Amino acid sequence: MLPREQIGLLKQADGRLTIDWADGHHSVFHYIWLRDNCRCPQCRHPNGQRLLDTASIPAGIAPTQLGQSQNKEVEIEWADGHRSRYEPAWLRAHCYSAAARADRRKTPRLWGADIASRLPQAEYAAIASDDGALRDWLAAIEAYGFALLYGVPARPGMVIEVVKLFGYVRETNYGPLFDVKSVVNPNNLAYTGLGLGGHTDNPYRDPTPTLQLLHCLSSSTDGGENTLVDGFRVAERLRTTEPENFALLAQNPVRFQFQDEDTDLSAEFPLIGLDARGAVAAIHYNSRSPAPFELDEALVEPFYAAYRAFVGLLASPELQIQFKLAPGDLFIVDNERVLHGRTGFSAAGQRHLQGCYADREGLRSRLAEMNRKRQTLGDIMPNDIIQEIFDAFAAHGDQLYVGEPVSMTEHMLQAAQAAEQDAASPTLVAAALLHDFGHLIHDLPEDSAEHGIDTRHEEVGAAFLARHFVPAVVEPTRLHVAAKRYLCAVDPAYLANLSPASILSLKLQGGPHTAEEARAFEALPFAAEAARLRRYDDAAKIAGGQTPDLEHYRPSLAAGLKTNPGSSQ
Ligand code: NM2
Ligand code: OGA
Ligand code: ZN
Ligand code: ZN
Repeated sequence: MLPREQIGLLKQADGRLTIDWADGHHSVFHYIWLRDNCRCPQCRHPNGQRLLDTASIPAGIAPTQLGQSQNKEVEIEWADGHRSRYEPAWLRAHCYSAAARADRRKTPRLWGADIASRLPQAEYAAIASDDGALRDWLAAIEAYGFALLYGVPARPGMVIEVVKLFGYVRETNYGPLFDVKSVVNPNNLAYTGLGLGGHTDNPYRDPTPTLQLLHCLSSSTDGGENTLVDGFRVAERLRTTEPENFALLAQNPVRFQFQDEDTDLSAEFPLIGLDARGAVAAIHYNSRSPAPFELDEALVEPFYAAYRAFVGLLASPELQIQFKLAPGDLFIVDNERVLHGRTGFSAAGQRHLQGCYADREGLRSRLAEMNRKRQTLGDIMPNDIIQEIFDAFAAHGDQLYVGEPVSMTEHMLQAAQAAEQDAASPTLVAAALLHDFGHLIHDLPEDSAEHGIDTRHEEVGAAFLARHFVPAVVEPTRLHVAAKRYLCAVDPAYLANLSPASILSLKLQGGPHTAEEARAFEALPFAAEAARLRRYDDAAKIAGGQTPDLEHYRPSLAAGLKTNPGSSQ
């Protein structure tokens, strides 16, 4: 664990918990926030979605007990008996101090002509075959609002193949893709040889497509060079140099429209859109499509002046980049940030681009998911974690399973074997193998139960396993003790067959479930798997029982890793 994720001091006061971290950072967590963010199986489904409704938490909620567990988790017991646990690293990652929030906010990297010598770019072959290259390309689009892509086969339809690498095509009245070339009777000036000033596409469409791609199939004409300008940079410059004009454009929406024989689109946007914090969030501008302005009388002339100032800045050479696409080249823009244009081209020769629209949210999701995977992998590689588990078995598994005639390792191997013989899924086999893993990693003596200590080994184990394994492995493990209390309540034969050591620990664990507790247990995700696991657990106490070795279970463990693309939950 990194030092920044280590808790120095926990303090309770005024309806909140204060944490002084080892690195000097301070966090404040309100009790209501902590209760709201409980991640136990009653409060969160294993799929991560909330089961607890924030609005149902009473005002003034407070812990009856608060402390740190053996494995350093913050543990809270609430007035109603509900228990919550928080990993320090999770708390640190979700600290909501002003400084921490500011740190997490993504700010766009504004650019101008100076970027020309290092344009964000990639090769199609690379991003199509290598996740790392794709990730970097998508990250560049996020940061700069555009990127180039070279080596895209100059075949019709490839622009859609590029979108499929990260998201979804947004089909419009122009089709899933459109051919940008000079035609007779164009319904749009894009389909002529005219130059086009910097613009965003489709401001007359709400929601506006947030990504646009253009892919060059042929370009043997003079002219037809593309220009790009960072609309966010232009808007920020206007904010600094002409704040009144900035405010006029941000506060007065313009209607845009597009009509042809079978289309009639119109939508209203300010040229400069701001988010709730006042940051520039969207540019909508296309000289071809504003409808007649409808402004307050007093604003007409000032608004035209502001408009002129903004469009003038858009064309500033020091803010623009320009390049000529060759066949096989493609560019992608964030269509609410980076404006694109082209110079006019002659009728001699051919110029043919194919374009299509897509949306940012698909790209962002793909990028975030790739970053998440990279983080987990960087954290610990799948093979390393399985090795780490086998090492823990080797280091601590020889201890006797107290009160039973088997070692911890024998016990867990026998449980896994029982699961296999019961045709359990690989994740349940993994859960069986790992169900007492908490005993191998916490530092309490193994005979704690005899000394009246409930080590809550199921929670210790689950907390560790949850970092690496899917809920289908973690949850039955977490619930295997509760499952014993449950089975004792619903199956008298089960209770009668418990071993003496198991009966001793049952008392510490709270005794058999009441009818109400049993119903609550049955409603928990993976309760049925936990009950099955419990029976394997109870059978796994055979002195000298023959089982396969740990290595035999490697595939089951691998099947339950979060980083395994095939693992379902
Ligand atoms: N095309 C290329 O938004 C616009 O009207 C720009 C769009 C016709 C799909 C052109
Ligand atoms: C467009 C467009 C630019 C070009 O189709 O939306 O702006 O280079 N085309 O033809
Ligand atoms: Zn909870
Ligand atoms: Zn365009």
